[in-house]
Amino acid sequence: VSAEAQKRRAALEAVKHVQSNMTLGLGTGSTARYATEAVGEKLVSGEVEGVRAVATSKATAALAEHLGIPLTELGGAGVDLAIDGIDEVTDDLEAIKGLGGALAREKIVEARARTLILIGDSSKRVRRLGERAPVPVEVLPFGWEAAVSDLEALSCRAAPRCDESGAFKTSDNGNYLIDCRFDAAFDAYEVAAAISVIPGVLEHGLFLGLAKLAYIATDEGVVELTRS
Ligand code: A5P
Repeated sequence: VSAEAQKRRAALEAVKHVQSNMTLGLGTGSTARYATEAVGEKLVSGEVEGVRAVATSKATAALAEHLGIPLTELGGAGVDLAIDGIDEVTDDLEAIKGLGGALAREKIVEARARTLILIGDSSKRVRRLGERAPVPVEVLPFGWEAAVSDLEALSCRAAPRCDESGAFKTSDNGNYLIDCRFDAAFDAYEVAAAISVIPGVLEHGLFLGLAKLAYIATDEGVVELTRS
């Protein structure tokens, strides 16, 4: 089964949790896209009604609009259900997100979801965070080099994400994305707390203690991971 087919299967499993009149958080990336498309189909078919959604990126907002999913702001009440992809997830449902650059808006919405469901293909399941993916950190352009120095003091290799021409990539919020590679195992909660207090850091891609459920597709079927 191709990775794309796996992503779609995981997404379809998560979308079974969507009910009428829910406010949804729509994730960003190639896996979340399948979930957003499936939500659109459920609305068109009439299987659910009254659903509204908060998009976690400009790209997802454009997709939702195209599919006819009514968009709303993130109000004080948060969202009922958020569904999003991951870059890495452990069996304890700790995750790294943000290689698509949308980590700040994703964190803002998904930390306020009554239920967060993570979805991915089998390549996303890891034994420890940082095994394959860097921890992305969104920093304000002003004084960014000082933030990089502070990040490197946490025993990682930190570098701004660049496009093919070598220009710094920016988030939807106009900030830089610093990818932090940890060569050895690290305490994710300690690192998350340390990153959060670096001046100029807007948000980081460690999504800890947030997800209730993950659906990881394998060749044999979709594995459900739950928080113990
Ligand atoms: C977006 O910023 C990310 O958090 C994505 O959710 C994550 O990178 C997964 O993307 P794919 O589903 O495209 O791998």
